[in-house]
Amino acid sequence: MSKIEHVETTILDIPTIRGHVLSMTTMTVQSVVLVRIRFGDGSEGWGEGTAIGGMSYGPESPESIRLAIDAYITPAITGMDGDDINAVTHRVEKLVRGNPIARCAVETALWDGLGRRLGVSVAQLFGGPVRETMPVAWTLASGHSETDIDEAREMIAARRHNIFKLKIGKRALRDDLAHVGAIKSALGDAASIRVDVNQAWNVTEARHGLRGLQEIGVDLVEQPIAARFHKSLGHLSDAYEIAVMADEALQGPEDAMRVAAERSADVFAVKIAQSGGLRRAAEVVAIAQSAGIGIYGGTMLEAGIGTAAAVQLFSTVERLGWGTELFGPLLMKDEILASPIEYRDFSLVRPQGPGLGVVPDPEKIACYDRDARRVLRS
Ligand code: MUC
Ligand code: MG
Repeated sequence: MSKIEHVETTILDIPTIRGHVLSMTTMTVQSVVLVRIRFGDGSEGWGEGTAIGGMSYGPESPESIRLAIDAYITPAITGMDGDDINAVTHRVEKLVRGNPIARCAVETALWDGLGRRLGVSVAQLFGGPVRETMPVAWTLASGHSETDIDEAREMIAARRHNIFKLKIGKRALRDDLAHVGAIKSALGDAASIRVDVNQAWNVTEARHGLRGLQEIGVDLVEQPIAARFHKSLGHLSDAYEIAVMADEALQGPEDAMRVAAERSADVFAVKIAQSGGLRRAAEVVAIAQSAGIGIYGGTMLEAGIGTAAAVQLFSTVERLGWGTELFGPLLMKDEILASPIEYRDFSLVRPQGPGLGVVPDPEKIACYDRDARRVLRS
């Protein structure tokens, strides 16, 4: 028995290395909710819940994640046995509807705690890793074609990334296609180019958009239309050869089942946070694999803890055909882990050691802690 004694949440505000321009907002800071669970036997576990661009990407924000945990999840699970992760998550699922990022943050801390107590990695708890490295994409989103091209060339030369995701949907379709075309012709076959529209197009724009992207030689288009338009997404993937990926449409296995049954997408962006935790993300993976749908290891641009959790899970996935985009820590100006996740040879390396294989650096937490900074300023 490892009683859940104390659950602590902290919001960190970490500046990004440059403005990250998405169809809905431009990020200059990433706000990360860290969860630390202390157990009765003296062990602890860490989790992370991170949203994108405040509330512009989805219904959860850093503040709502923290509130859901502090006001609802913590009182519901305090005193329960942290070794019984299924019992704890079922209780949370019953008492807290929605809020998948908050639920994921807490569940991650439970897996980390259990792994540390048993002396095994979270990957081991999910059946064991089948790979120690995995391909990792980078997102080009400076807002300027020339800057993006320079950035991509630097990444290729440093052998850090050769898969690039371009964030489009903010500008007029014609301008976006010119932007993507410029990047593709500058990089040629040295890179795989994919785009993410973050739901910005209507169905007519999407038809023109997919035709244009396909002609340019883009490999994949992510969530071109609103998440709720499953059928139209399916028509788009039937009408063009370019791979169509569902992202915002997937909030866990229930959505995955529907998208798979309707064959609305060729690829799933599987996100541990959006799925509502590692266990539910593993179920999304299982649905995709049994339906012959491709898998991409997606991110909510988490810092090191959330990224390590996703890496542990994706290391257990048999067919990870589209690689991952687990580059979140590299988008932030500072690293919060005591020893950073390693990126090399266009891949990232699964952190070794028990649990998530990573631990946060207490000095970095103190440095970016929103509340501590507020106290300092007043
Ligand atoms: C998204 O919509 O996929 C992932 C990479 C990135 O730059 O933004 C995220 C969110
Ligand atoms: Mg996306």
